[in-house]
Amino acid sequence: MGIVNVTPDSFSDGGLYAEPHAAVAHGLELAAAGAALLDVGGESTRPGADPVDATEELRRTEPVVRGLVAGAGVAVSIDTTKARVAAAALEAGAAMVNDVTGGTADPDMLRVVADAEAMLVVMHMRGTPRTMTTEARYDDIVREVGDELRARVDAAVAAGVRADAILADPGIGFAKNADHNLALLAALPELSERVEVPLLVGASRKSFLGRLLGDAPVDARDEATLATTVWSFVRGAAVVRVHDVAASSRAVALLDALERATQEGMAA
Ligand code: PMM
Repeated sequence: MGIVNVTPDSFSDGGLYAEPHAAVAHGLELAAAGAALLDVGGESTRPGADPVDATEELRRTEPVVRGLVAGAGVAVSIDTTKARVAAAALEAGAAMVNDVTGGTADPDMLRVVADAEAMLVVMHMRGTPRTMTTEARYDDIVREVGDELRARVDAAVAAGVRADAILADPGIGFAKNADHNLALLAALPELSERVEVPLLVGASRKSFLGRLLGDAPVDARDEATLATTVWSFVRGAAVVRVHDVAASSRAVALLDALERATQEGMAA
């Protein structure tokens, strides 16, 4: 999943693709580089970010969703917590809604996804981007995140979203400190068993990677991101959400070749 942020203030690429034509061009590049999904977002979720109203979010995202649906040849996802924005993107041809609140921020969200028979990503977070850094307290992070995600999956299914159209995401960096993020990445197979739907992992360029590398700035985190891509796929994730699609997709080509060689080795 390639990230297309149409925002002035996202932590890694804020302002780079704030104009629709630049965002569409960027999305087309990511598709050409191997993305199977493009995730269009119009509101930054970085810690402390200011909320954006639905009208502004729609203004930012709708033309980009339309442009990518028309030209990218891959499925388009809308990264939003607002049912109105999700509905407009689905109407414009998006196939998936990626909600960082797991459908909890807007009471209409799950119904909108169900009515459109769209795919849904439920991400784990506590609090809001403004408050989440104070909510990073867990006794057993893997069990708690797993149970809370499972509850979000159940709520989505109860609202009419098809179980086989749902992905769950541990929400790396959302109400989690660096140790929590590492614990979740280390426990992907256990998490997968707990939530019983395919996992999506979004670790791309996040601050815990910078911290592990001795305060590396955002533009020096792509190798570490790639390590999380390889790790996540080897540990059973179905999708990774990344900024640098070209590197991830080259690594995935090699992982696929190694997987085939492993199968053939077992068959011989
Ligand atoms: N991270 C960001 C935004 N949306 N959605 C999902 N499902 N998972 C994530 O980890 C995630 C997300 C953080 O902001 P960015 O768009 O600048 O990477």
